[in-house]
Amino acid sequence: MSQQSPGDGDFGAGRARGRVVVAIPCFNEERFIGSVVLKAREYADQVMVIDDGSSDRTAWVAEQAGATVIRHEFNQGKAAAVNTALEYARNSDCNILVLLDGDGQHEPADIPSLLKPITEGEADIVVGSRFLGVKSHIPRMRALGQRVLTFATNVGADVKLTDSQSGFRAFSRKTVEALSFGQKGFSVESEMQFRAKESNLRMREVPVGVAYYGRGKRSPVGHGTMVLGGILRLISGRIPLVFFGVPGGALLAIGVLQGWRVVQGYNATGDFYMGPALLAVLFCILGSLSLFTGLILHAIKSVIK
Ligand SMILES: Nc1nc2c(ncn2[C@@H]2O[C@H](COP(=O)(O)OP(=O)(O)O)[C@@H](O)[C@H]2O)c(=O)[nH]1
Ligand SMILES: [Mg+2]
Repeated sequence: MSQQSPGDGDFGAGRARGRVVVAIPCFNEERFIGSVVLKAREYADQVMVIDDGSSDRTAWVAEQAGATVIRHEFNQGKAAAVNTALEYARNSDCNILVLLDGDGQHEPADIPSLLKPITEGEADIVVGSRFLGVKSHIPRMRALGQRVLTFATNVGADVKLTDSQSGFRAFSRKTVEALSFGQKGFSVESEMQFRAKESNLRMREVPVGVAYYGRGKRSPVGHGTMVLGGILRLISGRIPLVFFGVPGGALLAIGVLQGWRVVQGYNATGDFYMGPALLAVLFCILGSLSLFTGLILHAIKSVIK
């Protein structure tokens, strides 16, 4: 391992860049965390593990491997762990914060390419993309899910990425000072993409590899649905008129059309069809509610802008 004095590390990215801290949010990762920490130490001045209430020996293994460990007493979700890492970085002399998964899926040797756009002054957030000019061997269902989540995030966010869900990221000092996250759970990656522009943070992607060992701990469908729920909440906050107003308007139009047909049928035949009439009323009510929700949220947003 090359010897670096803290703060002037080169770490292969070509230029001194102040202190680099790698933070690894973890939940029950005793199997992989030791080797991840050891490898990451080669590219950072400090490696931190945020142990989010693990019930296994994640914290102990991480410490043995040379990481600084911060423990949450109970499991609070990834966003809370990312917030802890950001807070630690803010209160220290960290210049670049790198986030890395603790399950061995990311290759710490990719860290220098994430640092480079920041040290060269080209970006504030660098995302390690699994889909940018690299052929990643990702199980098909997972790759599909990741693409759907990226598509949904790109619909609502101003910044467009090829991999919105990658947990492998680097943040400049400016980002560390600007961001902390409100969302619980696993939409934190998408939330960054939503908030980058308003915080005036430039996002860039660089290609990274990813490895899959056996089955993941969580079901891709259950986990993906939770993330999608978070992304839809973000979109509804960002563009309420499109999110609620457009479907509301469409439902209202269908309801009115349906009602018109019922009335016409009654005029022509004298028969009144209760089922279609109730359906028309239901569509009109739901459509109006959604339309007004969109209008009201849009108005509130304009006022507090
Ligand atoms: N802080 C925290 N980290 C978690 C939690 N669940 C998973 N992680 C970590 O987040 C990273 C990515 O999780 P993983 O389950 O591999 O997600 P996937 O690779 O996107 O399927 C790993 O380092 C996990 O240990 C949690 O509840 N809290
Ligand atoms: Mg993983």
